[in-house]
Amino acid sequence: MSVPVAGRASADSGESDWHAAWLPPAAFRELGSRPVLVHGDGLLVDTVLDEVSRACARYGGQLWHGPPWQVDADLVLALREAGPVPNAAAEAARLGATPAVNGTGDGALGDEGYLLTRASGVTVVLADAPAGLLYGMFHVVRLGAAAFDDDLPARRHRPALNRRMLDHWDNVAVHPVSGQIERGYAGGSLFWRDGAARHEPARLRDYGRLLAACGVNAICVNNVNVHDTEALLLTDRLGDVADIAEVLRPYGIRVHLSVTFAAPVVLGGLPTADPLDERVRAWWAAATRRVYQRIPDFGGYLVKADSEGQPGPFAYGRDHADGANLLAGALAPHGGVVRWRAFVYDHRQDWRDRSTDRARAAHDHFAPLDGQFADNVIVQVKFGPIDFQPREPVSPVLAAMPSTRLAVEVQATQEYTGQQRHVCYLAPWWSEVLRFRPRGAAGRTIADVAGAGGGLVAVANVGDDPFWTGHPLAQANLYAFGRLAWDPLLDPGAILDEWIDLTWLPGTTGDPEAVRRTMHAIMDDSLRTYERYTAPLGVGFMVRPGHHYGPDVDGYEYTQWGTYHFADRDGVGVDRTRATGTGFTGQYPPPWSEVYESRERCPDELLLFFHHVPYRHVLHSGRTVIQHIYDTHFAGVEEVAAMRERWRLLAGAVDPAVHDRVAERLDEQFRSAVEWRDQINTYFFRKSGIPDAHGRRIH
Ligand code: GCW
Repeated sequence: MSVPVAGRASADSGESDWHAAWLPPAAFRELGSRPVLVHGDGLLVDTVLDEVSRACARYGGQLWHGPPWQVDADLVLALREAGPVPNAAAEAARLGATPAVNGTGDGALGDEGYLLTRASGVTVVLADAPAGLLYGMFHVVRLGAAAFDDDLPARRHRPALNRRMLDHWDNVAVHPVSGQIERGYAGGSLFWRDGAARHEPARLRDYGRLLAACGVNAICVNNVNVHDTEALLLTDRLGDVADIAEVLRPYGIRVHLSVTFAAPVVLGGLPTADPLDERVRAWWAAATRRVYQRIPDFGGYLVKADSEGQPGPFAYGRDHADGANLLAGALAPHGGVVRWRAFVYDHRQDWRDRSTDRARAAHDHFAPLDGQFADNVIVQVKFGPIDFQPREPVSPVLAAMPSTRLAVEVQATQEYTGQQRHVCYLAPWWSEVLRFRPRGAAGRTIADVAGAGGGLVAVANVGDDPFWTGHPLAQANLYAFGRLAWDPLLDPGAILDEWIDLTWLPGTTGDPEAVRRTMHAIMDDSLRTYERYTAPLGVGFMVRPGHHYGPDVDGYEYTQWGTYHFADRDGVGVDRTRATGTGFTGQYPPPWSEVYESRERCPDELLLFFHHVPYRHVLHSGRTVIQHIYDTHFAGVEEVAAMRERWRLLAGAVDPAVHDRVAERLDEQFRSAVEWRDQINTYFFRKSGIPDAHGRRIH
């Protein structure tokens, strides 16, 4: 069967050369075919008006804005403070008379919240601030026809996390090693090209719209590794940042900047960047004042200091609190925050030195500083102690700094999860991390920690690729990130359904139910499939050095980066116990300090992260470690073969351009999975000399 191509981004012109991602025009059909009333004013209300009027023009609905009205609306979107609305049911809700609104509490909706209800045949979205109205409108779009069901429950919606941010690792100038985007797998940057700003507001606006629709409200526009050209964004090139902020502001997105700690020296000509030097303080205060003159709602700075060669306070004998508080002082008068990354470790390690453990580093550096950071400092912590691996324990830093605002950082860009050539739906992993309770069943979750502090951050996975994320299915990670940051308790499968509904619409998709089934079958468990054919049992890495794609079991084993597996003829894994190893397990509070310390209690999937064990060690699963390695690697490849076959059957049911792109990537995923399987299985077969119990072919 043949189907029309999924909607293009600039629906009206049809001329843009990028795909619509979620929210093609048809996603607005239900809303756009009704009488809609919008009440209130403000920049973000104008965005709502713009969205609704375009939808109504397309689908025959009608839009009213402000009195006088002659309307019997199906949908009312109103700011409560804007005054009475001409519909009895909506007005009753506005006055707080709607009965039994679940979770309304004191009725506060906050800066971004909204009340969604249905009364007397009218769907009503009420907000106290324009951003709430925008998010409420996107909720109505998400629900489609269900938004107009009479049994729609009345509910107040507020984000669990106030800060929901994407960090772009985009470079302004193409870097000789990391390129236009460090760890970017989706083409060029949306913001920068070859040393200059792109100034392409149409695509940027579409990006802002996609982000607002899933709940993201902050971005950082440049790489945390700040090179010479990028350093100038703070000063000479500030206008480029202001232009981006201008385009994204109508979608409620605040712009942040990565800055170099050495800025007073490299930009200001001072002899020092010592955080306790008065001249340095004055320089930062003046530079920051100029930023706010240009961008009044500027979010703040992001800093990678004393990490992987970036400058920091250590050069002056100061610590990270001194460094962060310096910038916090400059930002505080303007309401900005400094996001100070905890990704600090010795990247010049000697593999012969067993006492240094990269996993320990963030906690060693930061936990002692708890309570010393200014109020507007957010310490931004990678979710795991090493580096965005497909399996790691949750970072103990997240349990160790109760008096500090913490943000949790995840990686949407698939550096270690197949680089957007492999299908890898990351939401189940993020969800697991967010639900983890570092102090055991009675303690707070990681989502609570993020909610009380600096929120959730993902390294972005988008670029100027027509499908935004290179692999069209990787869009789901971007979407899911925003939704989990809004509500960390959402079910990843349900989020995937939302993304499917908003992306693969009936009318542009043949056999929507087959599409849905296939997407779930391919994506639900795809991260664990990836884990099965790559590094086993939490040991991590084993990727090719530098670009990190494909297998190289010993690629990092004798380097200075601190990511070792210590495989020999007898066993494999890193002893991080207190009893005989690096003592990393002692950075956890109970119960995990005990669970991880114990070889018997440690969860199978993390065994080699915490313990060095013989190949014949028996897992909880009943299999030996070596047999587990063989079995999972054979299974992982079979799963990829099945994914590929499932996708093949969708030919004709989805946009051919999308189908081809995904098919081509699945071919590469299959090739790569076979390569992983064979290298890992052969490596461990040769090391251990133990044959596969099932006699399968190992080279
Ligand atoms: O994962 C590592 C990446 C680096 C990155 C670094 C970081 C931006 O390999 O490319 O640098 O993490 O998070 O700072």
